[in-house]
Parts: sequence; C-alpha cells; structure tokens
Amino acid sequence: NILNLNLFGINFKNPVFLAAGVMGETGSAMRRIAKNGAGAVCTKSIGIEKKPGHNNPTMVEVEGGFLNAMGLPNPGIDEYIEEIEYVRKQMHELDVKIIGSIYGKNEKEFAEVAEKIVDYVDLIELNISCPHAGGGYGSSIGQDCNLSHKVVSSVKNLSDVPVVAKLTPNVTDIKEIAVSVEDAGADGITAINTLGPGMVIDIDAKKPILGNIYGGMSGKAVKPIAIKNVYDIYSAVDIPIIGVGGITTGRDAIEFMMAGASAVQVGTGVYYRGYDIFNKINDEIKEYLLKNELSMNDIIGCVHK
Ligand code: RRO
Repeated sequence: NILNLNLFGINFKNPVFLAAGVMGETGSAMRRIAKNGAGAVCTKSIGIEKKPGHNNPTMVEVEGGFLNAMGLPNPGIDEYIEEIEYVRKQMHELDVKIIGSIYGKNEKEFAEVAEKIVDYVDLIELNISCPHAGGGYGSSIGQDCNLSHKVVSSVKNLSDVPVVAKLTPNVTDIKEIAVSVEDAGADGITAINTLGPGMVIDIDAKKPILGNIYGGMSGKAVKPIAIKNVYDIYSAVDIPIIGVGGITTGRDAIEFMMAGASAVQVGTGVYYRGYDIFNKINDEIKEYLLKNELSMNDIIGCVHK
C-alpha cells in the first residue's frame, strides 16, 4: 500500500491523522474517526487536573475558518486513563495509532502527565502552543526556546515512547524553536497550533462573541501560514514534521508534504467534510500519487530541491 509509512519507528497505515482538540475527548468519538480512515487519532490535550473549560460560546465560525477558546477542557489524567484504556483496545483492532496530547505549565507537570499516559499511547504530543491558554500554559512555553527545551527533555527522559512537540506559529522565528526542541531530543514536530488569538464582535450585542473574548484561528485561512511554517521547520531540522492547519483535501495534504511534512493532521476539516474526510483525503492523495507515478517519499520536502 503506497500510503503506508514508518515514522518514529511506528508503522502507520496512512499519513492522515486526527488533530488534537477535535473529537478526541471521548473514546466513542475517537473510534468514529478511526473507523473513517484516520491513520492515527490524537486525544484532546490532557493535564494533571480536571478543567471545565471557558464559558460558551467556545467556538465561532468566521470567514475562512473558526475561532475557538475551548479553554483546555479535560477530565484530568487520572480520569482520562480509564477512557484511553478502552480506546487502546479498539484502536489496536482497527490498526490505528494513538497520539496522547498533553499539556502542563512547566516541565514537572508535563512529566507527571506523560508518566501516567505513556503506557497507553504510541506517541506523545506536547502541547506547548495553545494561543489563548494563559496562566503559563500553552504558547508562553512554545514561544520560548529554553522553556520548550526543558519540557521536551523532561518528557524524553522518562520513557522510550516517541515524543513530538506541537509548535505555535505565533513566534518571530519558528526555526529557532524547532532547533531547540530537536536539540532537546524531540522525535518530531507537529506544526501548527491555532493562529492568533483573534476576536469577533457581535455588533448588535456590542460584545465579543467568544466567552473568553478571544481565541485561536483554525481552518482554511491559516493553511498558507501553516505551509510556510512547515517549510521553514523542514529547512532547519532533521526530524520528521506532522503538518496541520486548514487541511481539507488531498491536494492540501500534498502541499504540506511538498513543504516538508511526512504526515498530516486534520481538525477543522471534519466540520467542512464530515467524519469521512479521512477516507476522502487518503483516496485523493493516492489518486495523485498513482496518476503521477510518485511515492510519498518523492514528494516529502520536494519543493526544497
Ligand atoms: O482548548 C483549547 O482552547 C485549545 C487548545 Br488546548 C489548543 O492547543 N489550541 C486551541 O486552539 N484551543
């Protein structure tokens, strides 16, 4: 099968994964995505303690995408472990890999969550990039080379499970952050988290729409920014990149691969094309490769040559 790939020593049946934050909160949601053709599913970002998330509305459609400020809603790692134990068995049967997305406000918190989740996942994704997390979480880590380095190395030190760092586009120089997480031992980089934050105002209510006032931008409009970030990261490091940001079609996925991504994640795309988007994108990638007599390896990073 031309869509098979080995990344971080893991065999994936295809390169189209579920992104963090969308449909990753419950086992049944992840199972639905897995049955619709995803090569891997990513959990909602999990932290040490339960978090209710921000006030509603937490998501609003805008031109070209969505703004969200979910506010890291999650049940906390201890409760989530029960969910993921059940997910693991099902994913194994479907040959779909599990990415555990985790967050914390410092390297100690990341290590604590990683230690608890590590036996249940194939890959750990460090969320150091939420643009509206506040409180020392999220992009305040991913915008700082030293903090990013500390988080990656603390999690790398505790197990052999591969670790990828999810980066924020909201930086002056993404290459600098990428080089730092590679130096800390990251096995790969996921790029990008949401852009911004941005804001939408209801002019009749004379108020911002989101409960949190502002939130991160996802969807089609962020795609060119994500592509440029992947392109820059590819030129700066030797570890694989998982591209994410506005991918809706196979052509979008191929663009990311040409910029340097070895695999892609789809989040907002699920709202545009439904659960079946994973099968559709895989079919579209396959059709392109067959028609042009290319392999995935031929196209990954090809625009750099
Ligand atoms: O939960 C969120 O509000 C959220 C997170 Br953790 C993130 O990493 N990115 C995002 O757009 N929203």
